[in-house]
Amino acid sequence: MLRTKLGDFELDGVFTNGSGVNDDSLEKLLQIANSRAGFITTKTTTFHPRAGNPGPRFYMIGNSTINSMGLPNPGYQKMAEIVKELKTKTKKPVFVSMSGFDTNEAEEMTRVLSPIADVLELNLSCPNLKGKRQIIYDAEATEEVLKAVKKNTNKKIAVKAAPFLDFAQQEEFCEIAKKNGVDIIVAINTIGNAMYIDVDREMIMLKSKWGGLGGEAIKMVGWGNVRRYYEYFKGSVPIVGCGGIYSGKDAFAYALAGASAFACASAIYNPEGVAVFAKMEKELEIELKKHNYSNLQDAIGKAKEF
Ligand code: RRO
Repeated sequence: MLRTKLGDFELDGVFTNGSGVNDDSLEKLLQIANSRAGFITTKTTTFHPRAGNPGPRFYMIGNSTINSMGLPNPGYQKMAEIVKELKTKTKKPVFVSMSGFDTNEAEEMTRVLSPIADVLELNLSCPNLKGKRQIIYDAEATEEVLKAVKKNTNKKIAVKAAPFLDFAQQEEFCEIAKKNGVDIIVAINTIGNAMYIDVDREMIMLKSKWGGLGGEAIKMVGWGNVRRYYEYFKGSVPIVGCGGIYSGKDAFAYALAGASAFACASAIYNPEGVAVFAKMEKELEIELKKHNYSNLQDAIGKAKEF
């Protein structure tokens, strides 16, 4: 059994579900609670309930995914009720993922969700909101949201970060995160602006045409982004690695890059479902032993350099 730490949180289990494409019901969150996940992450919630984009809106292609879900969720008030109920049934920390479309929404959602969340996770990186920029790619907007949230909570805050394909842009975000007291970084979200074309049918397979690419296809961008956070913050800001984690070996690579815990979104859509956490934990234990680490902590950030 593996344990880890994310700041003050001592976790029994090193995986979480990540803010997946549909972790928005009590039933689904309870499945995570009853698995070997060390903490639980809700589907990102918004001020108003949303049906999301029309389908088809999710595909698994090999070990990669594409989605254009469009943030379907029951809205923050219903999500608050779900999390309250969830917390009567589990002791695992709950990361409540939220996305306000303006500062007023962010402030109000923070006031309501903060008392019941262990960590407020700000999703600044949904790639599927038509006509809306991903907040994290806009430094001013990012700072504005962080200030609005910080002012209304005494809980730890995490940011779900988009993949940065430009290192200077990532470092600009790091500066803002440092200045505004971001406690945990979850990286990376899907890579937006992707498309899936079925050549035989000559067809764009998502109804919304573009979507977020996840899973195996983005793993190396995930490693690169995690490593840059690790180096920038010199290990002082814990990182949850996310993007293409299907095995203990994948998680081990994220640990070597600098991650202290691991979020899986795509992996739990395989037939084995949440049992994948126990399987990956065993594999990670084997991997750690094989490389002579007596615990996960000792492996974090240890990727050697040429
Ligand atoms: O619901 C979505 O379309 C979605 C979200 Br909120 C997100 O953060 N990442 C993603 O790939 N899809």
